[in-house]
Amino acid sequence: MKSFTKMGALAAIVTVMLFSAGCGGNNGTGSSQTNAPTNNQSAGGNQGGAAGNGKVVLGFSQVGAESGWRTANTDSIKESAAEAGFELKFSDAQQKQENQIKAIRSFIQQKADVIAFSPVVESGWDTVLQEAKDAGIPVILTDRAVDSQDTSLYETFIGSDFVEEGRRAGKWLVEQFKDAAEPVKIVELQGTTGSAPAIDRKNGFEEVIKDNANLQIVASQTGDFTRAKGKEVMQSFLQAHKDIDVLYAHNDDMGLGAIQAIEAAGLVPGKDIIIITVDAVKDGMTAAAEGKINFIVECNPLLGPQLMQAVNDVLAGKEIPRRIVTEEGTFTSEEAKAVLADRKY
Ligand code: GZL
Ligand code: ZN
Repeated sequence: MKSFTKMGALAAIVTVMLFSAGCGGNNGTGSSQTNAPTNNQSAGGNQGGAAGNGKVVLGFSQVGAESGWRTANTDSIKESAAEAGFELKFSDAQQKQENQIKAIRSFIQQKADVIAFSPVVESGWDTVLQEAKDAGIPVILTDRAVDSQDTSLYETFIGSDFVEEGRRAGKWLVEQFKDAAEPVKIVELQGTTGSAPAIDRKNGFEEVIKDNANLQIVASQTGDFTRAKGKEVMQSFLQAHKDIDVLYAHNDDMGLGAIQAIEAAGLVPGKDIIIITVDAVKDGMTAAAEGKINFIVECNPLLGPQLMQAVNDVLAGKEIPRRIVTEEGTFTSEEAKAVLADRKY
């Protein structure tokens, strides 16, 4: 891969710098290097040149702090980077793409060894990813994907299969209403417009429910993955429709906001309106255990360990899989009640 050759050259330069700083040792050929850099593969890529203190420098651009899932994801990244002994440069983009692009450019300026990020939306990344590639800095995607055609712009994508998460939500609903003799009215709270989870969770859900003509989505709107917006949009759904049977929310936080609106309207969540959400964070699982959410599709935020492993592998010049899918399950109310006590997040 082109980026590895550049990495090799970079490693050689770093090696020369270290030796010329009298760091002793040798480049694996028995002699300390004082002349022009050689392509020193034995150094296993650029091990922390940017930090100057031998620490690997990882630049991470995070979407924001919009949900319980995101907080758990951030904690996992920070804890794992500390455990790996990396110097983590962490940036919170407040869900704005231009802030993520700025952060990635600053990581390039600071000569980070690796850049990782969770793209808030799928599109608009090719230019800045090309800049990272030109700088010889490998990029790793976590959580959400980009729609770049040039897949050499990143080493791997570590995250859930959001289409499958949508299918799991749909399959449970089809099963619940397989004997329905009349229309089942569904409202949908979509995640952030243009984000991979919002696009894929919608597609997966619709792919499954389309086989049952009674299952009808009568309203669908973004709640931007937040509780506040989820509550606000659910209020408008309740005003427009007196016959809602099901809510499908693309994350727990919007579902929890919607529950507030449902209760304020004098309806019983989980009974008058069946609720399906995605994430399975602590607050969502608590509402499920109380019977307010009927089915939760898990989306595992604990991506830190897999990310740090991928960073080490990339810097060691190892080939890594282009796609690393996180393991995750589903929970009915009963199942949520049974596991709630030992949930990590
Ligand atoms: C999914 C992640 C989504 C969560 C939301 O991997 O990108 O963003 O489902 C979060 O809770 O805001
Ligand atoms: Zn209606």
